[in-house]
Amino acid sequence: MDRTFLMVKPDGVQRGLIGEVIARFEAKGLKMVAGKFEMLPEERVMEHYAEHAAKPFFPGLKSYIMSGPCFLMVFEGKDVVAVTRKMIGATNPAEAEPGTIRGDFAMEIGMNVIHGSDSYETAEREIGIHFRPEEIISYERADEKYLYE
Ligand code: DAT
Ligand code: MG
Repeated sequence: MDRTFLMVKPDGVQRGLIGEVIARFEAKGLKMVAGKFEMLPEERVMEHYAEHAAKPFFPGLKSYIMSGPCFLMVFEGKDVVAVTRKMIGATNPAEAEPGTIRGDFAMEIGMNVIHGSDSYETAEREIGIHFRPEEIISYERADEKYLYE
């Protein structure tokens, strides 16, 4: 089954949005197969955001992402990367559609509540950075026969 890496960022945690974010993915029919609450260590932030390390916004991004605990997750489901990116909305919350997480819950690009992998290649890489294989649990959700034809 397709997998992605999702993370409620420090603003989402501080604003009490962990449950709201998880509820949206759960209600959609996506399955959480791993989850943990932690402060991201600097090495993992550097690895996770390697593609942005040279950009002018990186110092701000790094201090924001390390400013408080995050909630890290792996979700499974059909087309999970495309589905979750759509549910998350545009990177800049000012441009994100209503009904999306960023469109409904955030104001500015520097604090946009949630991270989601943008491809299966990225997802595999990010899952590998943040989770050990034994932290990911495969199981059947009771409602799967009413979610998939
Ligand atoms: P996304 O999180 O939608 O995948 P991204 O990978 O391009 O977006 O950027 C990662 C994060 O970096 C993004 O969630 C917020 C921050 N960011 C991106 N572009 C930025 C910019 N121009 N100014 C400030 N922060 C930015
Ligand atoms: Mg990205």
